[in-house]
Formats: sequence, C-alpha cells, structure tokens
Amino acid sequence: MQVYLNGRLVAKEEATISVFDHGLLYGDGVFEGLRTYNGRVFKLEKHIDRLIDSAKAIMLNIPLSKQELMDAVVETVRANNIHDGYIRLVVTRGTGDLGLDPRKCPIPSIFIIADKITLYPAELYQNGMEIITVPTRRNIPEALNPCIKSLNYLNNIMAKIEAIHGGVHEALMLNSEGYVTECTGDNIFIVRDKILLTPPTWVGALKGITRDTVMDIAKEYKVEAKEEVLTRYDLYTADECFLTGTAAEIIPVIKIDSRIIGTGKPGDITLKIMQRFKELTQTEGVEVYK
Ligand code: PXG
Repeated sequence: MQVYLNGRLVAKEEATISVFDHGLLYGDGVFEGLRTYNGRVFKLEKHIDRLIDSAKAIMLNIPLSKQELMDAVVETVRANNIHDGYIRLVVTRGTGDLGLDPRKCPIPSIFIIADKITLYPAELYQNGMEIITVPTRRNIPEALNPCIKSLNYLNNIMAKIEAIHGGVHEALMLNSEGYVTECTGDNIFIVRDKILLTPPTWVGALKGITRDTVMDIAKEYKVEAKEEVLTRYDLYTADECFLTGTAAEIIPVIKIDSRIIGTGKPGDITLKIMQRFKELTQTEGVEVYK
C-alpha cells in the first residue's frame, strides 16, 4: 500500500507522523472520508470544498490548492489500484512543541490513505437497522461547531460506545435542547406523509455530502424534501427513516428506542432513494483511470 504523506507517496510502513503532531496531541486538524466506486471518486470536489471550509474555520492554512488536493486524492487511489474503496484525507496543524498555541506548528501535515472499507452487514441494508438515543449530546455549535469535520471525534465516539453498550450499531444524538441532530457518523432523514425531512445543520449536524445527494435525488423524483427541526416524537411516528453517510451510504432504520418505525421494513421512498443512489455512485465522479 502506498500512502500520500506531505507531497510524496510512501510505503505504508514509512507513512508515520511525529508524536509531536498537534493532530495527535490536541486533535487539532480536519479530515474527510471519501469513497471510490467503479474507478471514480464520488463527489470529490464537494469533499475538498468542505475540507477547505473546515480548515478555514479553525484557521488552518492548507499549503495545497483545491486542484492540488483533488489531484493528490486521485493519484493516491491510482497508486493503490483501488476501484471500490475508501479514502481518508487528513490535514493536521503539524508538528510543534508542546502547548496548544498553533503558532508552534509552522507546517501542516497532510496525508491520504486509500483502502478498502468494511460496511455494516449486508443484512442491515436489506432489513433495516435499529438505533437508540444515547445520553451524550451533540457538541453545541457555540463550542465546537459540528459543521467542522475536525479530528475531535470524542463526542461521537462517546455516543458510539453508548450505542454498542445498548446492543445496537448506531446512536441517535440530540442537541443540548433535546432536538434530533444526527448519528455518530451519519445524517438522519425521516419520511412523513411522503415528505422527506432532515434536521437543519444549525441544530448541530454535519452538512453531509450524502445528505445533499439525497436532497438532489428527491428533487429529481419530485419528492418534497425539507429541513425541519425534529423531536424524537417525530421519529417514532415517522412512516420511514434512514441514515446517510459516505461510510454507511444509505441505510434504512426500522426501530428507534424500541419503537417500530412505519411497517418495520425499509419504506418505499427509502428503497427508491437507495436504488438511485447506487446508480449515481456507479456512474458519477472523477475518473481515476483515464
Ligand atoms: N455526520 C457525521 C458526524 C459524520 O462524521 C456524516 C454525518 C455524513 O457525512 P457525509 O458527507 O459522509 O455524507 C459524517 C461522515 C469514518 C467515516 O471513517 C465517517 C464519515 C464519513 C466517512 C467515513 O468513520 N462520517
């Protein structure tokens, strides 16, 4: 395996980062998780745009242009001859002395891993999954805005641990006021009276790229889709529910906090969107092997 590290492709064993890197010491950095399907990087530009926005929000100057970042991703995928896989792009504040002050780190570290990805069991995509609300609330936007895809994932990891201890794969996270935000690595949608609803990002959710793709699919199919502040009651009484994310793709949810959602099977609108999403991933994206 070849890993992109600070401008070079190096063997996996040589792809190492200093223990003085502030990404490790303080979680000071940003990242993206992307996917390749059928030899194409899906939504590459959108991921790079979001990375640049995350970096801007934390005042991290990425020493590569948008085009250079996109080229580096494609080059890394190509070097590993991956057609269907997962890409992790990370930019940290870089190596510096101890202490929070980012001025200690003159040069950001950039690395890109292109690898395979393990999904949830296929059975869950067919039959739907169960989620539970967990005690850990999503970070408040006034503290660490969940729109920043930063290396500080402990908030979500705490929630994930609670989900696992509750015997399910994914956690529903509320904001400090008790409104629905998202899951630990996925956005959430419900269908009510044939209308697609998802929480606005200001409640405390990442502006997911899969979420945006689902909004586009809805438009294409003339299914009304809108952002709405949602409570757990709205979820419990929904006709359908599903999660979206680059890693999870689109996965139906059929049980929340022991309440059966809709018929207890993946809903018709969910299945239609999943089908169209699959088509798009197979045909769209930046070609790696031209
Ligand atoms: N919310 C959170 C908190 C996320 O981390 C999403 C929503 C979905 O966003 P996208 O843009 O992917 O539709 C995410 C994304 C991983 C991994 O390595 C995590 C994500 C994406 C890819 C890989 O666990 N989270």
